[in-house]
Parts: sequence; C-alpha cells; structure tokens
Amino acid sequence: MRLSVSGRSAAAAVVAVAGLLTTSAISTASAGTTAPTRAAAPDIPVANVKAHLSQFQSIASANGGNRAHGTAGYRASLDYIKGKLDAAGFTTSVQQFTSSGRVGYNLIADWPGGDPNQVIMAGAHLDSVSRGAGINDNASGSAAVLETALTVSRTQYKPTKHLRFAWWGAEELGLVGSSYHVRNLPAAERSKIKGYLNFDMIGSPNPGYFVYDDDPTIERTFKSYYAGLNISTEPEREGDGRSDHTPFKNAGVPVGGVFTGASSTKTSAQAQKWGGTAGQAFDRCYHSSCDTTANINNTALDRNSDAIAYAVWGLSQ
Ligand code: DTR
Ligand code: CA
Ligand code: ZN
Ligand code: ZN
Repeated sequence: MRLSVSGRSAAAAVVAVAGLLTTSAISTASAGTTAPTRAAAPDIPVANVKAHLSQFQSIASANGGNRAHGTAGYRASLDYIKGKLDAAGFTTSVQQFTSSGRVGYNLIADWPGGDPNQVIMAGAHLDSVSRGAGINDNASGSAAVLETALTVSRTQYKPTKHLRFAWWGAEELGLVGSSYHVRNLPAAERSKIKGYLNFDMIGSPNPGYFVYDDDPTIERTFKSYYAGLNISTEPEREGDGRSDHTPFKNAGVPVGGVFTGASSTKTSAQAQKWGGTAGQAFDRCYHSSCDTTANINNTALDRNSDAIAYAVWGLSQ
C-alpha cells in the first residue's frame, strides 16, 4: 500500500521528531537542536519487487526446484542480485565460506558515499530450504532489500551515513553466512555499524505485522511507519535467535526489522485488526514446496517494502 502523500510526509515528520528526541547511538541530533529537514522515503514499487520474486521462482524451477545453500539455484540467485547492483553503481563483494561440505556465499553491496564511521545495514537471507523455492522465506526479504537498494541508486540518494546491503547464505543451516560475516569483521569495523535491519518473511499469505523489539530506536522507526498507515503492530519475539539479526545483536550492533509470520496460527483478535483468516497459520507453506510466488500477500509485501525504505531513509540522515 502506498502512503498517501500527506500520510507519507506526516510519517516523515514523525521520524524527524523521533530523531530529535531519541538519544540512542543511531540518532545524531541531540535534544533541542534543529535537525535538518529529512528527505522523505520514496515509495518502493511493489510491481518491481514482484518481478524479482518471479525471477527467483524461475531460478528455482530451472535448478531442481530450490535455491538452497550449496546449489546452482542459490548461486544463480546471488548472481541475479549482483548483476543488478553492479549496473546500479554499488560496490559489491562476494564472501565465500564452507558449510556442511558445500561452498556458500554472502553478497555485500556498499552504496558509495556517506560517513564510513556510521554504517546503516539492511539484509536478508537469500537461501531457501531444499524442499522448495523459498519465495516468502526468504525471496520476499531479499527482493524488497534489492529494490530498496535500486531505489537508492535510481534517486541518487545521498545520505549522511554510509549504506550497506547484504544477502546472506546458509541461514537455513543455522545463520551460517551472517555469523561467518560478523565473526570475520574486525571489531573496529563492527563498531561502525550503527544499525542492522533484518527482513526475513515479509509477505506471508495470511500476514501479521510484527516489529522486532530489540533496539528501541529502530523499533520506534518501524512503529511510526505503521502508525502512518493506521496499522497496529505486535512485538516480534518468536524469531528471537532464529534469523540473521542474531549474530549482529550478539556482537552489540543495534538491530531491528519486520516480519509477517511463519507457522504460528493467527488468532481471532489478530484477524480483527489485520484481516486474514483466524485459526490459520500466517504462512502455511513455511518450509514447504508450496512456498512459491502464489504464497505471497501483495499488500503485506508492498507495506513492508515501503517500511524498509522508510527505515533506511529515516535512520541514515
Ligand atoms: N524465516 C525463518 C526464521 C524465522 C524468523 N522469524 C521467525 C519466527 C518464527 C519462526 C521462524 C522465524 C527461517 O528462515 O526459517
Ligand atoms: Ca510501495
Ligand atoms: Zn526458513
Ligand atoms: Zn527465513
């Protein structure tokens, strides 16, 4: 869903005020100072995100039906993203690691410019389970992060902070790629990361709207975005320790993100406020072969793609 112009600028104003009032490591404006006018986040075209999902579906179909760690489908997924980002002016690097006897890869993409001592990262795991294409889990997060990065390039966004985007390998084997990345970051580099935003399952077919409750400033940013849409959210707790924000959090990096639900069942109270079907899983194709492009709620994907842009713009100025 697009924010109406007034909704989006009102939401941007909320972020500006939040930026003034918060005193966390992320915010540079101190109370009482006049923060410069912040650029409002652009709308992320959900049609573009869906086009990336179709590509990932085609890749899985052409490679044995999945995009799992160590397979041609995974490497083709990474090459697809890397090609788009190289063409868009990002500085990309492929980080190789081995897990369960197979070679895995992380893709890191830096947007040139910004303060190198203040890095805002957004990431998603790119691998699927071997049982299926992994479109909601987690081509949804991968595609939305990709389209946000491409929008940074398309708009030639020049943030104060440095932007870095990441797609992780072997998350399904136990957060292997993201853990390898954090473990191999020198402490000085790790301390430059002022926020890591994680997006893992953001288009569930029977969606809920959950916000990670780890770092208060990042949590407040996502909640103000949803407040602008008049959508109430719930804290995301079920995923604690279960996705790629965990190695960053354990290393002391402020983390956050949004999530639309996995195999848990939507309650009637949740269906009342969010719509959808009570008594049914948020994603009944979780880790199943039916996790295809048909397993996506477009409204949730659109809202959360725009939430990513809202947070990236809001936290990087
Ligand atoms: N997407 C899941 C990991 C995950 C993230 N949040 C939750 C909440 C409940 C269950 C699982 C998860 C995966 O990659 O398997
Ligand atoms: Ca949108
Ligand atoms: Zn999974
Ligand atoms: Zn996942």
